[in-house]
Amino acid sequence: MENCLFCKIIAGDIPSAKVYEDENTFAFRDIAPQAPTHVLVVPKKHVSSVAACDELDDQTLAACLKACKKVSELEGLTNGFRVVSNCGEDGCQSVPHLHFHVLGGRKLTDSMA
Ligand code: DGP
Repeated sequence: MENCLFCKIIAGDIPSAKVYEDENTFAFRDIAPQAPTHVLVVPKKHVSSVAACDELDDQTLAACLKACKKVSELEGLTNGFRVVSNCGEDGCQSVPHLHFHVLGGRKLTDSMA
């Protein structure tokens, strides 16, 4: 999608530190990491957020979660990790392309909100 930051990253028009890629997903390091591992998993097809996930085919949606698991393995997060997807204004989403934060590498805080 034109003018979407993450679409430009997926296309390689904006550089990123790629961690994983498959047919349906792309994963790269967050520019402002909040944990030793902080990777963003995105579907290659543009949808704005979880609120629009019914615009994605089920295979791609499932591929996003499987990519999160793959990233956890590649990053050696054997002691656990967290997957977060911020949605909309109250969810503090800042980039309107569906993405899953994969966070780990240390004991994370109890707080979810
Ligand atoms: P969210 O606030 O949930 O929409 O998360 C968006 C994340 O995207 C945020 O943690 C910072 C990250 N981010 C923003 N711009 C860039 C960028 O140009 N490159 C990379 N790698 N990450 C970015």
